[in-house]
Amino acid sequence: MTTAHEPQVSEAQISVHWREEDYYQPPAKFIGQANAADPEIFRRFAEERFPDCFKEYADLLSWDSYWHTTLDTSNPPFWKWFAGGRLNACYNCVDRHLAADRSKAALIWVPEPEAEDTRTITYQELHRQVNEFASLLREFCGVRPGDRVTFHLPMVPELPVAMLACARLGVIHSEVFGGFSGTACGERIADSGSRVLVTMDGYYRNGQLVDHKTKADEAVRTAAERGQPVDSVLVWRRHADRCSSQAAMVDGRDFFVDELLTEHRGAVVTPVSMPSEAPLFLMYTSGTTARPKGCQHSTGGYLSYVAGTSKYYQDIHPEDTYWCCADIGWITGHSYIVYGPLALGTTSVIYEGSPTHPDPGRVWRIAERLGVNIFHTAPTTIRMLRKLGPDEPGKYDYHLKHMTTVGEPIEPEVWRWYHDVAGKGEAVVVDTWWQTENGGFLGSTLPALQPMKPGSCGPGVLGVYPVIYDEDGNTVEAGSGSAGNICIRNPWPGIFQTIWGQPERFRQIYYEKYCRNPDSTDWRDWPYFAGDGAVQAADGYFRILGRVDDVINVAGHRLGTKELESASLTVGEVAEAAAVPVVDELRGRAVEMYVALKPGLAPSAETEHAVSDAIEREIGKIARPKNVWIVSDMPKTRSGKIMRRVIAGISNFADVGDVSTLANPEVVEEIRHHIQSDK
Ligand code: 6R9
Repeated sequence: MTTAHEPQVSEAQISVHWREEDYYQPPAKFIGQANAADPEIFRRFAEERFPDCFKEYADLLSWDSYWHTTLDTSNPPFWKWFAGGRLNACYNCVDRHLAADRSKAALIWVPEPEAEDTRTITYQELHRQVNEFASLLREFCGVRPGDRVTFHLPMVPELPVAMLACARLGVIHSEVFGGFSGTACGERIADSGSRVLVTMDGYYRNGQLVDHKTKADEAVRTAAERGQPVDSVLVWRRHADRCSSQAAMVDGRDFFVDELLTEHRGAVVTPVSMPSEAPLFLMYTSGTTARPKGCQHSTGGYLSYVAGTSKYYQDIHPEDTYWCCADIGWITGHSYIVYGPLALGTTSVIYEGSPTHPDPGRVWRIAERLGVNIFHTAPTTIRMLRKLGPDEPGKYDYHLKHMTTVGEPIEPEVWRWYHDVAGKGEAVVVDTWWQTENGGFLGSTLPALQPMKPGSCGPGVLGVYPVIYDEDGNTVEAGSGSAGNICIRNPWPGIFQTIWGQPERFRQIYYEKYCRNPDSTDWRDWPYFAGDGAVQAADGYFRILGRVDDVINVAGHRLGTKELESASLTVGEVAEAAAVPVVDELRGRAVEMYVALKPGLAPSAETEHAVSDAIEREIGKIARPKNVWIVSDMPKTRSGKIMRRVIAGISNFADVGDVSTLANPEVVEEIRHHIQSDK
């Protein structure tokens, strides 16, 4: 039941083209207080000062021993930043703030239901919780530096506590987004070789109780099927009276964290001094095969990079109340809810639930109540807030100095609502382009020094040199109006180290395409291929068009077409499946599935539902397709490859190009008729 593919049908190809917009200048009040307000900073980060310019970021951290080599390029493309240095990430995010800021809020947690009390966790309290959990992990689970521990946790403070506890021990954490299914979690447990899973009994979302622990059972089963036993499942208990976990605990395998913690009250664990290049965490993302990629991030390079970009691009000052309204289960949450803000000793808000439940004023109410002054979210959320509560911001008394958008291209009119209405015209907006693989921002405006341009992320960030190449590796000049593949010419400290357990795949996906000389140890010969299409305007600003590979970005979440298709093929009736991106008003892109049934089977609504259910079961709710279309046959080349480019064209009411060379051109009209009369 394998499906051959015509590889290219990319988001970038179905991208909506919009007009270049006028510039917006940062407010004087913002410039007056900005961390980077002197253009001299561009000189400090000038290309001839690479890689030493990044010492400035590393110097934001406390090192146990200083590095001897800023960038070790001896084994490309496996770059080593700050080689020879040693540090502990947890110490940098917690302990070192105690002397001056013991009673300051490190985390403020706003739970769902909103009626539950907001919880403030001071640096002192965070230190206590992290030490106790680290002690439990070390003594009870027996984990050691370099071991992996998987979390499947929702948006609760126990997640940063668990992350920092692992970091304290030199243990590599791997958080699987809470909304992912147990099966998806189990695959990631197996891939990372984790023996410990940390989860929670349940949580509320949109007013519904999610019985989360049941997913852990499925995850452990899936991991076991793939040869990875899980010895301990640690269950944080939150809704003991309302969840079934009490009954479903497996003797000798499942443990309630609160019961175990009684043994570790007041424990103090010395932070383990780790080499700069020691892996800090894995973050899985979708790729072009069904096997997810465990992006391995380093300790010293990563933490330096998120601290530096948080300081200059998020303009975080210690006294700010900073709210990144993303999920910690994604890279944005790791870098810009937990590690970046805490490394700088600021207050980071975490909220649970959805931005528009119980009403579309929730976000602005939280901003007012907590005095948030930096706000960070994704275009999908902005579109939703704009649609459901266009006038809500005016009803609340909050004042932002800085706003971020991340994760997808943002349409200029949505950008303007964000700036004018949500930000009340008082804040700078930075549109930050980057990826799970990158650790931190790659393209953005430096807010006090570079004007904003709706719909464009801006130029490369300090010390990062993007370039657009055509398929043959020729540079596409700025202002030419042509699109191409955006690449980064140089390594930067936040770059991931490898794909966990798949170094060859790492080299092949990200570097092979444009590598100039595989024997060279000069970084100039190894441009990083990001997998996005982009155009660069004459002013140097980049506009990102979307993925050029087999990945669909739905509401900022990356879904691999292969994963979607494999999930569809688990339905007995399905013979062939193709996933294509379609433009969606709220989520940017959505998935449409096309399936052909086995001979003799008639299409039915049940089969359509079965495909959606299979995708939800294998991947998670966020992956549910917008439509499942059962077609009599797929358009195919003469060699039998499914032409997804043609299908995507039909789905998006676009030109499908020349189909005369297909093996079955008549099927194109048939599908078009079927789909377009139903849409
Ligand atoms: C941080 C994050 C990465 C993909 C990336 C690109 C898209 C991210 C964007 C953007 C346009 C932006 N993307 N930021 N597109 N403008 N500001 O989102 O990581 O989940 O790995 O997604 O998201 O297509 O390649 P990740």
